[in-house]
Amino acid sequence: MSENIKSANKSAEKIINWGEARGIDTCFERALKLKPCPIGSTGACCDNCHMGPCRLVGKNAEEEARGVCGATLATVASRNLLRMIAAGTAAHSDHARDMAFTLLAVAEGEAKDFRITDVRKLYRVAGYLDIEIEGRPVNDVARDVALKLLDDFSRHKGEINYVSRAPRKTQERWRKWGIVPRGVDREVVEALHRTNIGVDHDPDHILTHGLKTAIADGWAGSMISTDITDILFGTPKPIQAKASLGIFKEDEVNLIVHGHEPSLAEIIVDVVSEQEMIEYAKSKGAKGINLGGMCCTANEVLMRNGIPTAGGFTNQELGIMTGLVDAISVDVQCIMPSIVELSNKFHTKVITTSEKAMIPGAIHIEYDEHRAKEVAREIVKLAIDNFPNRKAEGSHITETSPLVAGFSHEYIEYMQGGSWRASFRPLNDAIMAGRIRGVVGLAGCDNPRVQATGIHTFIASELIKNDVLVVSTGCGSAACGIAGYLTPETALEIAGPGLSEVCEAIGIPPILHLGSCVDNSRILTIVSAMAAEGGLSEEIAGMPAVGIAPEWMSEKAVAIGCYFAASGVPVVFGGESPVGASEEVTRIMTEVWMDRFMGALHFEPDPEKMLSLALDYIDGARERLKLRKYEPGKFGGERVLMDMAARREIEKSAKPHMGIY
Ligand code: SF4
Ligand code: MSK
Repeated sequence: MSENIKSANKSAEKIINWGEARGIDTCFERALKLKPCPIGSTGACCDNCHMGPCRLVGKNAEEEARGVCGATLATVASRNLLRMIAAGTAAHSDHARDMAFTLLAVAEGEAKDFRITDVRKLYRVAGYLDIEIEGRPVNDVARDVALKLLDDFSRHKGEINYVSRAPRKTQERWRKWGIVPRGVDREVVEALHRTNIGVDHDPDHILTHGLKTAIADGWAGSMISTDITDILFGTPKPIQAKASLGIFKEDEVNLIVHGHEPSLAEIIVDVVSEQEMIEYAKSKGAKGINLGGMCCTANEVLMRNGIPTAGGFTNQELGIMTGLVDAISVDVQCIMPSIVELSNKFHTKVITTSEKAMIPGAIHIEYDEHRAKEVAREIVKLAIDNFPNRKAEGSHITETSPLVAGFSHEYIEYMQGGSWRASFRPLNDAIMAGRIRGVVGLAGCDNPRVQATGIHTFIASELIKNDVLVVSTGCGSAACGIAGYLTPETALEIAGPGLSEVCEAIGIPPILHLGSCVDNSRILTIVSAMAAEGGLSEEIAGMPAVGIAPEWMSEKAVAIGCYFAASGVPVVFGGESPVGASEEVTRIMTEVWMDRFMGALHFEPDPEKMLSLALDYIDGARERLKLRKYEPGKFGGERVLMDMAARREIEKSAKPHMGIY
């Protein structure tokens, strides 16, 4: 990777250079000008009280440095990490809470613009929650589902509902170490309480609560959000679309939906096809209305409606710099406030829509699910009215990449056997035979502090070359899509022989786009289903599976990494460790978590080392499971001999949980 290239995406790089030549600042220049604080970035700074901030630095900081209150470096670093996990969990889960309230409003007939699209998924979720469905009106079931899931946020005692969806052995590990969450809000509040001055000072104890909080994110907040979004808007299935900053059209009104929440965006998808709106756009000189997405709201409407994506986090300013965006409607999370100032240099209108998120200088049109269409029409009209104000100025891009997205876990199950024989058997068999070496969840943000999207695409291409099936989410998916890796044809050219054979047989790309950041919960469901299917590990721990977030930047990514680690998946993050100052905290996240949960959280800035760490974990898991030794192109290669006891173990583990995921 060339050092002076800021984005691996050629269109992005072209716009960055165009802006630089005109003195237009983006996150790329700001990242160069603003070096990270070397103390805070490694977790050695505490500002939890006003006796500080205390910087725990020096030669023997781990042993000798103390804050004014006497806190050690390990205490400070672990508290910092717990606060990141809590913030990430809060973000995903507050999004999920709003989804649950929307489902409740729909069930009670108060949100007339929505309907329950996927009744089958509603019944499946009702099944997880022991809610009766026989002979009951759909809306009654939906109300009970919404109320029961809302309990997961406010419960003080007991266990979150979806713990039962994890393999039994995974649950046992969690109970043994006391990390089954009670309720999302309780764990997040307790995280803030524990990290307050003078409360919890034991790094291991602090980080154990970090895992409990993270499980509340993955197995409650995020999973609830995924389920309800599927119920309301449909469970995704493969769909073709386009990706890149070239999706904007010169002769149409271009409107972007950006952020994370799908509800308003889904209604905007409907409204832009209304004849009245199209006629209105024509009356302003446009040929039509072109809707595009950005970040995870993009992933939501891409997965279900094929709306094209302009890319991930680092593309948001660049989209405006095309000069073609008439309006950008933002909800919550990962929205750079800089887009408002930047939009003043062009003609773009920035519209904030969440009651939780405003940006000075933006137009605020507040979303309310009770009058969703009215709000959506106001936003679309505003974009149309702004079309005649376009200036010639802008860095226009025309190239786009085709992609296939929409791989829900339900579809992955279906594609392996059709309606009647849907299962994870073929995937497990392919892993056992060595055709597929293992599975990697490639997630997380793109980041201007590295060559944006370049590490994602490097890791993704190397993994598939090595016969590793990649399931991707969030901005990592956008990076792969723009690079052209999300088509069966393009990616099969670079996939290894075993993976290529499997993908060709099923007709899928070797990188499966699973959705948005909250849809990392789909990966938990997939690995649980693989455990239930039998022949590999009977719990999530020990699977030849790894999580990688090569360019992460958001606290949400830390929460995701920790719920994977707690569930038994080793995780490799790119970049320097946010707690790297403390060897003790690093040891807990790697060795201690590996002993207890067979998961770990590593931080590794070197992409080659990230890759080899992941492959080592996969090969180590294969060896422990006594699977065929992976050798490229040799699927019937040397088989690791198994004794009778090992065989019996595998047979015993076959399908212990079928039908519950
Ligand atoms: Fe310093 Fe302790 Fe206050 Fe943190 S809590 S700022 S280490 S005095
Ligand atoms: S949007 S959290 S930059 S993946 Fe989900 Fe992308 Fe990271 Fe936001």
